[in-house]
Amino acid sequence: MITALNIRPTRVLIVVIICVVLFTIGGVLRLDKESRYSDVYNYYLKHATDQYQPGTLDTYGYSIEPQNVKFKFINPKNKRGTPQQIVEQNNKVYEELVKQQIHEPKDSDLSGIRPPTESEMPNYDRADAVIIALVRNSELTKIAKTIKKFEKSFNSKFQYPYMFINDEPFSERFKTRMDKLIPGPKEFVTLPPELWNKPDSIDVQKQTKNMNVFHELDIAYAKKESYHNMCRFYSGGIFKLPELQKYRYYWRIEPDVQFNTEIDYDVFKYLQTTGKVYGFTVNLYDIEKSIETLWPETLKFLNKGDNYKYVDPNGSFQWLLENQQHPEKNKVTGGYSTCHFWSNFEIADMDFFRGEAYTEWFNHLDSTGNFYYERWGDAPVHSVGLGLFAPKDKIHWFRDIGYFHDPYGNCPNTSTTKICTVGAFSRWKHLEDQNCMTSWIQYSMEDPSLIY
Ligand SMILES: Nc1nc2c(ncn2[C@@H]2O[C@H](COP(=O)(O)OP(=O)(O)O)[C@@H](O)[C@H]2O)c(=O)[nH]1
Ligand SMILES: *[C@@H]1O[C@H](CO)[C@@H](O)[C@H](O)[C@H]1NC(C)=O
Ligand SMILES: *[C@@H]1O[C@H](CO)[C@@H](O)[C@H](O)[C@H]1NC(C)=O
Ligand SMILES: [Mg+2]
Repeated sequence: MITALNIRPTRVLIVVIICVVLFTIGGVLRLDKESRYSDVYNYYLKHATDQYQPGTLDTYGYSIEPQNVKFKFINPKNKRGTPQQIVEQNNKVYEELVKQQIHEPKDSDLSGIRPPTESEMPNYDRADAVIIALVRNSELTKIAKTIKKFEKSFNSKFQYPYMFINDEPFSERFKTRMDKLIPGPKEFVTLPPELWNKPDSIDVQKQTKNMNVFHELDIAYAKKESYHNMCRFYSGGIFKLPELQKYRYYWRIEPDVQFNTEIDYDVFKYLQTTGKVYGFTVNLYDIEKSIETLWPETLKFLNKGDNYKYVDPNGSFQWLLENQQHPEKNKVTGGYSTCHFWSNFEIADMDFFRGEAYTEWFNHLDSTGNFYYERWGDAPVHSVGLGLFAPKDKIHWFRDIGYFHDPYGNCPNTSTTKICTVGAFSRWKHLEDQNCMTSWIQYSMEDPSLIY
């Protein structure tokens, strides 16, 4: 009190002036910072996000700024242990969850999307959807096996159309057999060469040299050009297929797979009403060498121009970056866990894959030629795209669909599960370490009790 009374007016004035100056400088700096980040702010305002703050790399594991897009694994669950211990911990979490009895999704009202009765069937108002299978004539027996199971489990109840796709014309034998198996509509499509064949820009010498290197490394299908064509086609070309333009959703099936549960609601309408863009059943690691530059090329793309804007702040980043179960993989891939949705089963909204983010990114990937110089699979490509450009709550694990493609599957505890062993990820114990599901469950999945 006494000292305050002693303050002379000139000192007060000086203090006030200093305050005003500091305040002004602070304001200018703040404005400067705001304008630096303004388009970032606008982007996130537009997307109504409440999470993003500049400089969140260490806290949240991502930084999304113009020409400064970075991701970092932050070990959100604070897990500790050797890779082997992590495998064991993760498998425990997975098995515990999958062995719990589950029913149907409860984040959507299924009563309006039940199978039509026989008399309603002719007028059933289907979603804008199709069942697709890329398949060779020589795989007739195997695709027939798939279709029998698929019809029993799902499609006889809804009769969605099929589209069979091939790089060669389908044989009469193939078509006749499908006619006998499938009561509903079907289409047989021969691919235009420009959607299947390798582009002229591929350096054949480099391709041959790399194929041999990959073959020496024992990478499956390394020397099979058609396999590379298939992966590139499923990664991007398929979304441009003229015959598919009339559809929005597809369910992809493959020769020789099993469906082990009864599906009694229209999964396409489920996706549509929930706004989800992708559904999967199996989630696993990949051969790191086959996608050595996929992640670095992706970061290169994201850091070009204003491409940062494509990244969804609610993406599945930690799942993409997990590095505890197979740290050796992240070292080869420059950070990508190699976790991916197994694309031999997918139920997808093509609007996502036809959208600007995915399309621009795919075009960049394609321009590298690495679908041929490496052996990029369509599964990791779809998955990295989804992990970056779709919010994680729009990606759905169809826990209730029993599915098996040798040697992995999804075998839930439902009242209709048949043949598979509940909770088993693989029919081989030694392949358990290939399971990525726990990363998904812990880092990306919605609260499981809300969905099933
Ligand atoms: N028409 C056609 N389909 C192919 C070709 N290569 C692979 N496919 C299909 O692409 C899908 C994936 O191939 P697949 O051999 O099952 O590969 P994997 O599951 O990775 O071992 C399957 O539906 C195959 O029928 C091909 O050269 N021509
Ligand atoms: C991101 O996810 C959180 C939690 O699920 C949610 O509250 C938020 O609204 C989401 N943001 C966007 C942009 O969807
Ligand atoms: C499936 O769930 C039921 C009910 O919770 C449980 O009793 C049963 O043991 C589970 N089955 C398996 C194989 O875990
Ligand atoms: Mg297959």
